[in-house]
Amino acid sequence: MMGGQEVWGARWKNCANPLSHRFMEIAMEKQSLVVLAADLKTISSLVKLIELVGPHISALKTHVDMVEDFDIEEWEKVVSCAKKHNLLLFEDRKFADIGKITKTQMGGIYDIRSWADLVTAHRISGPDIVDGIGAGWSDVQRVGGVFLLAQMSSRGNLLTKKYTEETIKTGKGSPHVVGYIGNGSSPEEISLLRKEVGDNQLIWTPGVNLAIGEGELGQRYGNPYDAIMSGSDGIIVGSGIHGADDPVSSAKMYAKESWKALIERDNDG
Ligand code: 5BU
Repeated sequence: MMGGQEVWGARWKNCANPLSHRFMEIAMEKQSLVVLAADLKTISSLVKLIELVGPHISALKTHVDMVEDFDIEEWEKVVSCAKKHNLLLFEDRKFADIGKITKTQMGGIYDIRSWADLVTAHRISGPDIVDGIGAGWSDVQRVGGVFLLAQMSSRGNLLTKKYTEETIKTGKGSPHVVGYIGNGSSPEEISLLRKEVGDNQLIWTPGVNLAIGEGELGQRYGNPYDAIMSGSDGIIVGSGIHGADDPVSSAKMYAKESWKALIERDNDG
């Protein structure tokens, strides 16, 4: 059994946020760097999917506002099922408002602050958004982590190189920021992002599929193995798993590719 340092290299030593270590540990235990984008519209289908693929994934990414039968008490079924499978709960809310409003949006009917370990945020409104999110968790005596969108996978997005740099500057100075979202469809962009981020924070990448190319409505796909090789630490996979005829064997395949790349890559920068 390989140790954390051996598997994750410099990232294991340097990532200060405890949630990054939890992810790295879970990933080693499951030999999977898969973050499942569980883009389903009902609580029962979510629970069913988690029960199936839970052993082969390390975090569960949700879009809680697409769940048609959302109810905070029923939602507990998703949360407890995720916990049973030792998954980090990651709400891809893409917060973008001013800090004060974002803090309030951590509550509301979805009460994201009470169950999410991780959330995504845009840097567009200014650096204070991350403190707003942190304050949301403080209000319920919880601690969570933020992934800032440094790049996106969709075509024509407006996240320029300069924007990416500013985003990283904000993230580096914040105790709340666990890492960044990078463009999984482009190994070149991931490499650039990794160079700028260094080894102190994680990069997770959507826009990966074993069938690379164009996705629906402007989505772009790159190969999962290449994404990890270029410096991503987590592959965010949606339709590649939940849209497959056999989600379990598909999840296993993504897990295998991601783990193989992690073991093969030079992790010492
Ligand atoms: P897909 O089915 O694997 O294409 O799903 C991708 C998921 O990742 C989906 O939930 C998106 O909201 C999410 N995503 C993305 O695709 N691209 C991005 O740049 C960001 C998030 Br940020």
